[in-house]
Amino acid sequence: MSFERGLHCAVACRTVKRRSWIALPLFCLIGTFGVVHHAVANESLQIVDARVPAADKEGGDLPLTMTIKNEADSADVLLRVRCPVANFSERHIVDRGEGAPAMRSISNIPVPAKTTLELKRDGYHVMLLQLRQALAPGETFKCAVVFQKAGTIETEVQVQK
Ligand SMILES: [Cu+2]
Repeated sequence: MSFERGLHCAVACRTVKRRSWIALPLFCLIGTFGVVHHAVANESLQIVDARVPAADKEGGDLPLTMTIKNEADSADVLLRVRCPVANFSERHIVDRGEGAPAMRSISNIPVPAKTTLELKRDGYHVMLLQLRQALAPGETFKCAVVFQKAGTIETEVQVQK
């Protein structure tokens, strides 16, 4: 993450044509350190086992599941998820009434303090909408998961059979 950011900065430093050779590198240095500091702050909240089922064509929707470990003393909230393989994403919950279980869109997913929360198809999960590509088993892609307190956490998602 910080390496990527550094790379961006290095490119930016080279392409910007102006005389202030000190100002931009200094800005980049601060930017890189900012990311490192951010990563340290995120250690109390971790994402593991992020996965989606395979998809043989683009255009469809897929449930994205993961395990969120919140070791912090305070509750957090999953606000949104951005994945390059889908145009949109929603937070979903599954309602069980008298009829068949049905998914419903919700504004966010609560993550209680000191809890491991398992997102799954028949409970809280993230729905990727309008897939931009087919996804074969074994492939991986990265998504940014945004929390209210922990900030943005990038996680690798595994495509399953
Ligand atoms: Cu759903």
